[in-house]
Amino acid sequence: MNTVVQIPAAELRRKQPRFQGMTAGHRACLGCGEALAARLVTEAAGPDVMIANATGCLEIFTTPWPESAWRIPWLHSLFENTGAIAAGMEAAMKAQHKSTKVLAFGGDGGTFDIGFQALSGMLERGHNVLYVCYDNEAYMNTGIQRSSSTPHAAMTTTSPPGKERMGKRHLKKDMLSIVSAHHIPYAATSSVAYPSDIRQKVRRAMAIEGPTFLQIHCPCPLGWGHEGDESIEIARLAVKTGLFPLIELERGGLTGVMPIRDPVPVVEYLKRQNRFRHLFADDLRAKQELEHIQAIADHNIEIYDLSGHGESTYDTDGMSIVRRGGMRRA
Ligand SMILES: Cc1ncc(C[n+]2csc(CCOP(=O)(O)OP(=O)(O)O)c2C)c(N)n1
Ligand code: SF4
Repeated sequence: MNTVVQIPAAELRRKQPRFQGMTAGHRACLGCGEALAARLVTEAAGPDVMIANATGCLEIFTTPWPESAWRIPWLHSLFENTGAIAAGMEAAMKAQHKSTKVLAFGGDGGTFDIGFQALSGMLERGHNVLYVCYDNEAYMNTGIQRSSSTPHAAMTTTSPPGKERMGKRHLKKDMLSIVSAHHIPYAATSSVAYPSDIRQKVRRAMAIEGPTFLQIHCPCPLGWGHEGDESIEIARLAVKTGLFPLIELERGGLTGVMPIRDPVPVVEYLKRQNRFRHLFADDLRAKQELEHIQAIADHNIEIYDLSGHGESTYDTDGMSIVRRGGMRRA
């Protein structure tokens, strides 16, 4: 018989985060990566913030009128203008001599595609805003259309596999490099599979005066085609294969990576998701696409030096302390 371990209430409270900007009771799907990521981001950012949130799943499932899951000032912006709205909010805070930090939230469709112009302007003008992109790799809220963040060969409703092509024809846009080319002080990627990495990067960005950017990989069980309870494992596989490297860039230069201890073959990640199902068909094109995707992962591992070196204090197994130069410390 299993013994139930009782944790004293006081200890439990100590272990609980002190502040939750987004509460339970929202209407996200079971296992939604965005819901978890937004909770972690707002926990780490603390109460003295306000948010401009682009249209998309996060905006919709947290604010079914007349209810709201937010405990912080929150504004629904359009797809197109989230960067501009956040810049205006920041200017208003500055004019009132307030230190409240402005956060901007958008999905990959709202960030990589439709809101990109306003985001670029906000970064270029140097507004003191932390922009968080919840990257679930498609326009999920309107029924899974491909975005420029959708990975190569993935199936969406607008990139169906067939005679002409094996899912999405184009590559995932390298948003972090584009954002960093604005010479901003800090830009990073993170993943819901690594909550402490998200918290650490949010705190780092919050401490910087100026524009900062965080792209968080967020599985979407509905759009990716997996069970809700698999989200974290699948997000972790994206990092451990090298397909979604966790990196930090300061003023355009690479300053931190989370090393991968033992890279996992990409098929282990792809085979868990229905959006890549066609790549496992008995078809020469499928085999070639699998090789192509493995080459993308290998390229990431090489260019970001992900196998054993890096500034992160832990690797993808969360085990050892690894410093640039490859020295492992117990
Ligand atoms: C200019 C404009 N085009 C299209 C829409 C319709 N629309 C609402 S939500 C959405 C999908 C959002 O995708 P994304 O930004 O990736 O966020 P997700 O829902 O995946 O979190 C779309 C296309 C809109 N609201 N405004
Ligand atoms: S469709 Fe995807 S992103 Fe939207 S709430 Fe459901 S799991 Fe989350």
